[in-house]
Amino acid sequence: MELIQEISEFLQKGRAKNVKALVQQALDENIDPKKILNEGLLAGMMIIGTKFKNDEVFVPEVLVAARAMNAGLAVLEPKLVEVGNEPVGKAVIGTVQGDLHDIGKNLVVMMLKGAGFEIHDLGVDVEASAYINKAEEVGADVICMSALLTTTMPKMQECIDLLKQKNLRDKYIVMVGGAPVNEAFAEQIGADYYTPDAATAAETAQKAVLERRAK
Ligand code: B1M
Repeated sequence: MELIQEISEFLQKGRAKNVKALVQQALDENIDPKKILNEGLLAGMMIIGTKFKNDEVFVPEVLVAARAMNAGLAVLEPKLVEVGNEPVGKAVIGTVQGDLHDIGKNLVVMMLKGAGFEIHDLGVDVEASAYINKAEEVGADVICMSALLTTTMPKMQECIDLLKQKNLRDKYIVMVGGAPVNEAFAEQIGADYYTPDAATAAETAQKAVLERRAK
């Protein structure tokens, strides 16, 4: 079986150690890290996602697959993160309150690091006020919120409303993303940017900070 295919298969079985070892082997064989990510790790996760939706697998299986995914990502991170010369800015990031999905958020973290951002990752289940407190504490440029559940998306609005209440809305670039989020929702809640994937999030954040500095 092709190595990339094996990575996907072991991820679906939740075999973190095998995934870790195979991702390392793929890197040693000079396979493009983006290919390992997209065709190995993400492809495996997509299959699990579809099976989950169709009730063919359940939360425990998804959880171990997610652990395997994160184990693979950790090996891949140094290769995906091609750090720029100058720190571009500071970003506070987290998955919103009530939401424990962190794989997409972790990818955004990696890409932002690669784009030269200093990252303050609050993890998952992050309260609206926690983003703001951290942003104030570290002097952030960008606040990034991720949500994977339709039920937790309103927490993004809560953070933006709180920023407004504190007269801090214009101080930060607010970015939102995650599978159920879209452009219309971002506009509706008053976020500055919605981006569909981690690479675009990093590009957009970089551009937005540089534009703001140039003003
Ligand atoms: Co959950 N889950 N889950 N789950 N889970 C989904 C999201 C779901 C769509 C599955 C389904 O039913 N088809 C569904 C949500 C339905 C909905 O709300 N519409 C769902 C559900 C229902 C649940 C539970 C409620 C299940 C239950 O308990 N009965 C429960 C909720 C727990 C909670 O959060 N409170 C739950 C639990 C879990 C696990 C813990 C088992 C596990 C998460 C483990 C972890 O993350 N460490 C899990 C997983 C893995 C999934 C699926 C299968 C995969 C998600 C994923 O990691 N995708 C997911 C099904 C699916 O998405 N197909 C599903 C890969 C990841 C790279 O993509 O996160 O979208 P994504 O990130 C993308 C972009 O969205 C973007 O960049 C990434 C790509 O580059 N992006 C951003 C993300 N954040 C961004 C921020 C940005 C910009 C871009 O700017 C700031």
